[in-house]
Amino acid sequence: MLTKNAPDLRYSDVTPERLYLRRREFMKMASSAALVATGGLGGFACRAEAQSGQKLEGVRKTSFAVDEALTPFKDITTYNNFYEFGSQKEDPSHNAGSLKPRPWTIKVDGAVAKPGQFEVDEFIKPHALEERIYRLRCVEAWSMVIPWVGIPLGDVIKRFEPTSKARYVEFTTLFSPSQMPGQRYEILPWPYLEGLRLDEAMHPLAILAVGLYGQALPNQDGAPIRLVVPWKYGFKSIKSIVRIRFVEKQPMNTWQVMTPSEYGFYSNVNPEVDHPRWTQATERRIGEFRRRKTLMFNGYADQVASLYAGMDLRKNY
Ligand SMILES: Nc1nc2c(c(=O)[nH]1)N[C@H]1C(S)=C(S)[C@@H](COP(=O)(O)O)O[C@H]1N2
Ligand SMILES: [Mo]
Repeated sequence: MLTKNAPDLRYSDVTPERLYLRRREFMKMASSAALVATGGLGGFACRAEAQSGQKLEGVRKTSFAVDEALTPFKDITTYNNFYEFGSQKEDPSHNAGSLKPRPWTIKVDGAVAKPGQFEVDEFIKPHALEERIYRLRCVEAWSMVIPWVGIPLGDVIKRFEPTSKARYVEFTTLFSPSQMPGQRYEILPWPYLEGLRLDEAMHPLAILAVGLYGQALPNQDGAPIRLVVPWKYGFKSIKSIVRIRFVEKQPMNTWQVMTPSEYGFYSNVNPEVDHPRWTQATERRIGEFRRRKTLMFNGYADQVASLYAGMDLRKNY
């Protein structure tokens, strides 16, 4: 018998009803499309793996590393949230083979002295690749430990010379229904958007990840480049980024647009502020059975709490 607190929340527990209903429509589409496109079972999964194998050279170890067991590669790449490829955890690993992470262009615009369009490898090149072993805490109360490979977001931002009007940074995911089959359905408002305050984005813990476990990011984890903000709920870590825009006003983010009563702008991990429909005090580490206590700012309070000094974290959730 499953007990009330042991299993993960089910999709229907964490999902607004209108989204849940649209998901059933998507599932019907996804299963028939997969059979047509691959002529059988397993085709999508194979293609997604083929693009993820490339080993990344010259990755520097850093002291940014939690001393906890790594979540296995298999779990990190088959238990995903990436609604552009479906809303079940295994959907992205099956469906993300249609994403083409090269060639890939990133646009940098808004309040910066040096805006531009960059081919992704040119965008990454000025920076040394670093390994960052971070906890990832999903708002659905599960967590992982992931050995990312990435570049510090703050170093990237400095290159573009934000002006005094740049108070926030907005990130946008690719919009391409032909590559991202979920975007053919209005399961979320597309494209997926996220935002950070400029000082959050400049914090040394925030990175743009381009790989994990020493190899290029698998498509289902946000290839070719995604944000990782380890002290915030996982949904802030937007995948497959095509645009970085510097703005004066606080931008909206997708989950806030979708369900404003449940998700705010900051979304800092906070065991003391429950989600309206479930507790955030504990979490299930993927691969473990007993629940763990969730830590303030996901365990990064010493490094980031000062960013929020004087703010009421119950209101600014
Ligand atoms: N574009 C986009 N980015 C996204 C999501 C998404 O659905 N679309 N899901 C978010 C959520 S809810 C989480 S928990 C993390 C999961 O990252 P992972 O699958 O690499 O563990 O990605 C985030 N980034
Ligand atoms: Mo999440």
